[in-house]
Amino acid sequence: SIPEAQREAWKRAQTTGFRGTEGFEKEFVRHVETTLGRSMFNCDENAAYSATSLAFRDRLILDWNRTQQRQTYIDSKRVYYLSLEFLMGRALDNAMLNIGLKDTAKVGLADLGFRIEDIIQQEHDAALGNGGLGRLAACFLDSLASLDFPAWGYGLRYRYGIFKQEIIDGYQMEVPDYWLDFNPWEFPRHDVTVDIQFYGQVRKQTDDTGKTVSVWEGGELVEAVAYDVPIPGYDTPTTNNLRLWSSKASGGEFDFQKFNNGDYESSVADQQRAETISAVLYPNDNLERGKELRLKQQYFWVAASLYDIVRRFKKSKRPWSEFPDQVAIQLNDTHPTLAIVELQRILVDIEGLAWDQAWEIVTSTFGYTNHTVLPEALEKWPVGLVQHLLPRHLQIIYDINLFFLQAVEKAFPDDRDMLRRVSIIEESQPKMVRMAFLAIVGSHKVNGVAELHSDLIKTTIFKDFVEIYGPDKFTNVTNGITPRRWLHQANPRLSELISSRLGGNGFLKDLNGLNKLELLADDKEFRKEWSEIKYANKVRLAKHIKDTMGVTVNPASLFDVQVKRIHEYKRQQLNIFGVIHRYLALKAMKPEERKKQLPRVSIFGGKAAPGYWMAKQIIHLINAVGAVVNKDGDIGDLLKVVFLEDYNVSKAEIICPASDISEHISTAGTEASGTSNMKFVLNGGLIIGTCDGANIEITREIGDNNIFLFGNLAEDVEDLRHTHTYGSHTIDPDLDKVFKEIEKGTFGTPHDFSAMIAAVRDHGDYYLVSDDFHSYIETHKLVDEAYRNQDDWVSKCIISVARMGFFSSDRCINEYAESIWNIEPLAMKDC
Ligand code: Z16
Repeated sequence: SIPEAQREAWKRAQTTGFRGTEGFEKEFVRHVETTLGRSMFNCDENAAYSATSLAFRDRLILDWNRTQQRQTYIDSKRVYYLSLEFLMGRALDNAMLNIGLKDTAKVGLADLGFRIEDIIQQEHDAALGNGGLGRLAACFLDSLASLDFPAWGYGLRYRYGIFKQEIIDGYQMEVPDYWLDFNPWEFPRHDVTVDIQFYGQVRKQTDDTGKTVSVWEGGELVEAVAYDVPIPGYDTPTTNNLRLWSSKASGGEFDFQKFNNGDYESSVADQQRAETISAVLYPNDNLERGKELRLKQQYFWVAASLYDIVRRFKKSKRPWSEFPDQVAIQLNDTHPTLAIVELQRILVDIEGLAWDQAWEIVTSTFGYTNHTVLPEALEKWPVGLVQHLLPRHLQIIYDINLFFLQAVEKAFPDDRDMLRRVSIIEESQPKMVRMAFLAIVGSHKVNGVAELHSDLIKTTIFKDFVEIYGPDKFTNVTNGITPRRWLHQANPRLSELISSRLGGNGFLKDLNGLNKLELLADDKEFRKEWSEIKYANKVRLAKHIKDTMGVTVNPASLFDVQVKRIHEYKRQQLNIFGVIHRYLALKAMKPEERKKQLPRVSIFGGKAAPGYWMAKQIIHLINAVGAVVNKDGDIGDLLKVVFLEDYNVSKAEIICPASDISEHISTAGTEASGTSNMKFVLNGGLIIGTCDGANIEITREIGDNNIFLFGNLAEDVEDLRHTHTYGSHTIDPDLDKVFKEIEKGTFGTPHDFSAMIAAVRDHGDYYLVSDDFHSYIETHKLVDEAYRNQDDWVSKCIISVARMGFFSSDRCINEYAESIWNIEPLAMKDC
């Protein structure tokens, strides 16, 4: 750092970032003219977006610097959130709102000839995630910063985020999402690099003290380069860091030896092979496919992050025993589980600690969050693959397992089968490393993401571990969402109405403050303003539907929305079968009866994993039904069916505020939590749902007369499945009519949809579509009835919003901080 004598000069020269409209305009024009090399004669909206973002980035990085300096100086405990996915969405609007300068920018942009809404639209979503798990990580970062916690996120800087979805002739097509062309929100740190080793061999050697040590040598190196993304808190100078690692060939551009020997092609090939590691996000949600490159990604990211964390800890010169007092690491699912093994390796092989002392440090440091009970989503890696890629890590995994099983055997001496069941190594052909078990053994706390889910993991997939460790190691932290993005940013008018009645914006940082709204649930004037806002949001969505899909929908209809990843367990097929049932019912009515029906728009959106054939069939059926229904003259506005292309975070910000009812209809016991259910209710929409995930707690909070629940319960699922397979299996008669209509060819070639029907009729109906169909249809009738009484409906919406405080991700983060991380906020002194 700079010597004392010269620091005065630094202080005199310090930048402060802009203040006020004039200040913003100056910075904006400076960036247009110098950074971008343009002028007022060729500054289009895209350039204006760039200049606005750069002006805000300059502000953020100053707060970022101060936050980091203060955290380093105080050196209190930090939390590190390791996640392979961060589904951040757009950054500009969020930055303007969190810093509190959106109005300044709005006026400034207007002065300079731009509308702020158009400028915000220019930004490409940062889509480094699949769905709920990645978006949860993004909400957590917002809460951590807003609550002043010293916290870092660590992830991968994918060159391609989740693919863009195009719907062509009713089918999903995938287009690569190259998003890094211009990204003003990241700071490349070419000086922060780590060499990551792969392959090679392990050699045992004896050191001077006669101790045997393992040396991992040979193999290949890939360089990790850090890219930092500032994370601004809301209404606080705290600006945390999200560090994303990018891969490149170790030792610079390419191998100069090879290059000079005329082997240009192969030197470029090496370079490309290294860059492949961080090239693309795996597009599966709730599915693990065991590809070698995925394991490489995991180790690359985990090893770079741990190196960074350990390097930071070592600066303080504390003894190793204090590591868990300074560092908490949260594992977002099992994807970063190798961090447990890597830290043990660093402590034992490199720092020379004894195994037991190292293991005590490791297990005190880590916490593990489980996000699913679906067997196909639980990670397992072939032992041979781990051996090949990470030979020393496999040895350590075997040692961890050995000591663990020895302890289990001691505690349960007569239970041989227990050892087989809980072993980290599955004795299958080929042998597999069970990552969830490794994560449990290497952590001090394991949590699920909603109450039902946390109970289920304790009684099903992790039952034995509850016996071994006792129940206290397992806990629940129900998911939450950030009210800044999901209310204030997505629904500015509702946020403003609420703050006008609550006397300020305080609820955005203390969401329980919403409960005062309940007093206004019967206030006529308030209800009117509330409805007007909902209507305006529906008009905005209707325009989006017209512009993108070419379908005209009437905003006075009931908007019924299901947007989320397409998955059989989430049951979009149940929804579309229900839509067909409604269509048939309308067709069968006499015109005068038909006229009395409530107009509806069924809105779907979501991506199917590219290799998930059945999910793609579901998308096709939705579009096929839309194509028939939307042009049926008998039906008109009474029913429209829309599949919105390329559902993502920025589209969710338009969709959630515009919904009347949204669907969260997973087979009971399959959706760990769900978080869009929270977004819809917080935006004044009601929901129809099964007794699954967080729906149950939402019901408890908002009251069971404000939610439409239906379907079988989780506790009955197993028996029903058993009966389907071994007993008699009859299909619901109304559902059978729907199937027959599809088979008649009403929605195009029946063969295209035969697998979807067969899954229910012939293959055991694993997701209970038929079992829940009747209850689903009946519940939709209740929805129609309830919607006819608009006063009551709006009251329900207001009461629900008033009772949603619990689902703030701030509450969630405070629970993690207290019960898992043992960490305190570190507010910035106003300096
Ligand atoms: C994911 O998004 C989730 C779980 C999982 O194992 C993998 C992925 Cl990519 C989701 C859950 O399905 C959802 O219920 C939950 O709300 C979300 O994770 C956040 O916990």
